[in-house]
Amino acid sequence: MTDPRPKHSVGNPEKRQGRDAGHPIDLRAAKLELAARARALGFTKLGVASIDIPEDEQHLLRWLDEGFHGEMAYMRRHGTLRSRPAELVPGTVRVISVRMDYWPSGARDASEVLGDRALGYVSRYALGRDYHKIMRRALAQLAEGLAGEMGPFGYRVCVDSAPVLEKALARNGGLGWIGKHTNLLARDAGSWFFLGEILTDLPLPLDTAASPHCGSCEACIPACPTGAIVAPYRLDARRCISYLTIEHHSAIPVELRPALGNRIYGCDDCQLVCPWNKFARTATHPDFKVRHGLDAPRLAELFTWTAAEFDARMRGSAIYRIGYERWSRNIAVALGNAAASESGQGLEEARAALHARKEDASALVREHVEWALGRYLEPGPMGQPIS
Ligand code: B12
Ligand code: SF4
Ligand code: SF4
Repeated sequence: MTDPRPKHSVGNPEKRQGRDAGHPIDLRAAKLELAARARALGFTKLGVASIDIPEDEQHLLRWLDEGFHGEMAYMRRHGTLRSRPAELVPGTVRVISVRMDYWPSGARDASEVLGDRALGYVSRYALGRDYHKIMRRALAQLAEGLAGEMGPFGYRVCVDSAPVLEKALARNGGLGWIGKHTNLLARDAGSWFFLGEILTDLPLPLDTAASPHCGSCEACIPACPTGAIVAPYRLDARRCISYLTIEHHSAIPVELRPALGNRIYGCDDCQLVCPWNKFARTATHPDFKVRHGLDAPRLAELFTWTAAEFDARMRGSAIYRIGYERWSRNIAVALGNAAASESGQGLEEARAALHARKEDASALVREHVEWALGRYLEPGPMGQPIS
C-alpha cells in the first residue's frame, strides 16, 4: 500500500538560521534540532542514513523469488521501489529513521497468557491504539516543526505503509541491527519498538550504521512455533503466525493450525526469547496502553462478538484492519487448539462457543469452526476421547 499523501515542502523562510556551504539550511543544526524534537515527541532515537542499500536489495529480490511473501502481493508489486527511496519520492537523498517503544506496562505476563488455552494471545504491539496513526502524526509534527524553525524542505513521512525497506535504512542510521529473527534490535532498547521515517531532500550529516550483536545466539530460530525462520535472517512469511493471522486472507493451512496455539493476532515468540529484550523499555505514549482487556481476553467471550461489536470495540486498533471475518477465523483456530489443553479446564465453554457459530454466515469461518470442533473428537490429553 503506498502512502497517498503528497510530498510536503513547508516552512517559514524568514526563520532560516545559519548556512552550510551550498545549502540554505544549517544542516548540522537541523540534525540537532531534529533529535531534540524527536525526543520531545516520544521517539527514543533518531538516525540519518543515505539511500543506498544495494545488498539489502539483493536479499529482498531473493526473498521475493522464493515466494516468501505469500499473499502479500504488494511486496512483489513494489519490487525494488522498496530499496530505492529516490524512486518513491524523487529528490530524496536521506532517510531520517525514528523508533518508538510500544511494550505496554501493566499488561498480563505474555508467557502466562500463552500458557492458558482459555485465553487468546494478542501480539503486544496491538494491545493499544493503532501505531500507524500515532507515529504518522508525531512524524508529521517533527517535520513541520523543523521546517517552521529552519526553513522549507522537501519531505514525506512513512510508517510501515509506504514501500520502504525500513529496517535496513534504520540500521544504517544507527538505530539497531537486523537480528536473526529479522526484526531490528538494539543493545539499549531490545526490539519492542516501531520504526518510522522521513524521506527528505536535505543532505543531513550521516550516522554510522549499527553493528550486529547476535553473536553465536540463535535462540529465536527454534523458538518459532511454525519454523518460519528458515535460516538466520531469512523469514518465510508464509509460515509466520503474524502473517497467517494478519496478512493472509484465505484459509489458514490446516497443517499449521495446531502450531498457532492461542495466538489470535500476530506473534511475539521469537522476540520473547531474545536476550536483548532484557534491555527493552516500556511504552511512554499513553495510546499504547491496553484497551478492552486485550492482554488476556477469554476466547469463548471474544467469539460471541457480533460484527457490529467488533467494529465498535476495535475501531482505532490495528486489529480493526483485519476485519471481523479474519478475526473470527483466528479465534476459531485458537478455540480448536484449546482441545489440546493440558488442564482440560474451560473445554466445555470453548466447544459451546464453537457450536454457536457452526452456521456462521461466512464460509471461511464455518470451515474453521468445523475443523476446530473436529479437534474435540481427537484423543484428549489424558488419552480419552473428549466428546
Ligand atoms: C512485510 C512485513 C511483515 C511480514 C514479513 C516480515 C519480514 N521479516 O519481512 C510479516 C507479516 C510476517 C511481518 C511480521 C511482523 N512484523 Co512486520 N513488516 C513488514 C514490512 C511491511 C516490510 C518488511 C520487508 O520489507 N520484508 C522484506 C524482506 C526481504 O525483508 P527481511 O526479512 O526483513 O529481510 C532483510 C534482512 O533479514 C536481510 N536478509 C534477508 N535475507 C538475508 C540473508 C542473509 C544471509 C543475510 C545476512 C541477511 C538477509 O536483508 C533483508 C533486507 O534488509 C515492514 C515495514 C516496512 N515497510 O519495512 C514491517 C515491520 C518489519 N514489521 C514490524 C513488526 C513489529 C512485525 C511483527 C513483530 C508483528 C507481530 N508481533 O506480529 C512481526 C515479526 C515477524 C518477524 N520475525 O519478522 C516492524 C518491525 C520493527 C522492528 N523492531 O524491527 C516493521 C518495521 C513495521 C514498523 N514500521 O515498525 N511483517
Ligand atoms: S513472529 Fe512468531 S511465527 Fe513469526 S517468525 Fe517470530 S516466532 Fe515465528
Ligand atoms: S534471539 Fe539471539 S539470534 Fe535471535 S535476534 Fe535475539 S540475539 Fe539475535
